[in-house]
Amino acid sequence: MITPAPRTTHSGFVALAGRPNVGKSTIANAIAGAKVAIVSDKPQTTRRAIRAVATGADWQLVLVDLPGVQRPRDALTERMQRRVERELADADGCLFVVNAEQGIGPGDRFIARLLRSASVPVAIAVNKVDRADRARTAATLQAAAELDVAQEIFPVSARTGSGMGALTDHLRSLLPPGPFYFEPRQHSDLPESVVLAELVREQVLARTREEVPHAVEIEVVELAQVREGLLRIEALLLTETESQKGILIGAGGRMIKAIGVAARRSIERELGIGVHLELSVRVKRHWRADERLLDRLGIE
Ligand SMILES: Nc1nc2c(ncn2[C@@H]2O[C@H](COP(=O)(O)OP(=O)(O)O)[C@@H](O)[C@H]2O)c(=O)[nH]1
Ligand SMILES: [Mg+2]
Repeated sequence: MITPAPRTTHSGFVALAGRPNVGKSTIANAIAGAKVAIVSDKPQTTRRAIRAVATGADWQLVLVDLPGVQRPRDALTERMQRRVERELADADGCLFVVNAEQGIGPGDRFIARLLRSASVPVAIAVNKVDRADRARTAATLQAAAELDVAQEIFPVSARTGSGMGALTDHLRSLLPPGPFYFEPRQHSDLPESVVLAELVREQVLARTREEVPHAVEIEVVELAQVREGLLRIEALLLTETESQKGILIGAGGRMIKAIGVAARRSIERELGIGVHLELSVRVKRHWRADERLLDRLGIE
């Protein structure tokens, strides 16, 4: 057999845009084939521009799951806003995600305007087609076309995988010739401590409501291999107030226990090894405005 000469590789960055909750993180995970970005039904929970990496024989696609765009309010949201602008300017393409079931609304039109002024090729994913009937999906596809921002529009379900192959193929076609930026088996650019903190945060998001999900941050303070196949993780759950701390601990410690059990299972599933997870809750009143802490937590 003749070994083929090495082909040129293609690589590049695709920024994910879209209203909160349309399924950007779920799409990034589906394309990367790993849980890179946490998924939540609470809006505005992505704090870091997470890069999800998918690699083929001669291509590497890096998806940037952007934090939600909102009016700058504090150091945290300001950092997120600046990050969005920078990532869009650097991207080779943009995947604009909309919701098939809800159709196109003012929020989508606002984003479409932003994207029209950024000079990157845009594709639209009309996601959650598993939740919409044929007529509803057709109407959203039509409305998406009328936004007049995208060259291509794909009906998909990140949950079932329907349509995801065609979408991934299209995104690959946007990639210019270029080197691999990540090891082929790497699915994300986040340091391990941040990935683990995010998996804990996902369980907090799943169990809290109103302002609490937004008031909590997780800091992994210790990460140690106890022995082959067993990792010990110690993490702090930071809240802004005593009452939020009380909610996280829960009556008789039930809430923190439930978060810990679920987070340990999810980390074990991702890493494929045993985990000993220790959580404690601490009030840190102004963590959202603490630039040094934001640095440490990987929020650029
Ligand atoms: N039914 C259905 N739900 C989805 C799909 N994609 C995402 N979701 C759900 O929609 C919610 C928001 O998803 P997420 O990826 O966090 O959205 P993001 O805020 O845009 O990143 C989560 O509860 C997901 O499980 C899909 O294709 N079908
Ligand atoms: Mg997200």
